[in-house]
Amino acid sequence: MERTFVMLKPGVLQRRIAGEVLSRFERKGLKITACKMLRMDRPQVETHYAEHKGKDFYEKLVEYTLSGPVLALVLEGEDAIALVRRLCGPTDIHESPPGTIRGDYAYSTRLNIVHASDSPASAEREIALFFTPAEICQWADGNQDWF
Ligand code: 3AN
Repeated sequence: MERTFVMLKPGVLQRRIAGEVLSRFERKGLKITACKMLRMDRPQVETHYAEHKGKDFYEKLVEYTLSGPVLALVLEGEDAIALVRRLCGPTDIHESPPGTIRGDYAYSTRLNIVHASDSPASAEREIALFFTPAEICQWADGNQDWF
């Protein structure tokens, strides 16, 4: 099983769609093994988005991420990193088809609802930025027939 990091950005709570977005991942069969609501501070946001420093959208992206609480998640499943990226849809909302989270809910690329790790190295780095090992809960499925 592979694990990935997902962050529901501030707009998700502001728009009261956290349950709907979370249910996309759950309905697909991904397992939530860590979940917390937090307000990120500027150093944490700058570390998280370090690769974008200097880009024209960077400052507004940081401000937006600081504008309210986020939901941080660890999701597990087979090929979870690629699967979650497919469920989210492309970064550019004009290319996100209906049926994807961004295609259905995002109206701006900068406010594109959700962050999801793009590689195993990013997933490990991002999980460690938000969670201690003790905050990640391993649990067994009771009945595989549910899927
Ligand atoms: P993704 O979140 O799909 O991995 P990244 O890592 O390229 O995409 O971008 C991180 C975040 O920066 C995006 N989620 C989005 O909020 C913002 N972003 C990326 N590209 C643009 C852009 N061209 N204009 C405005 N915001 C952008």
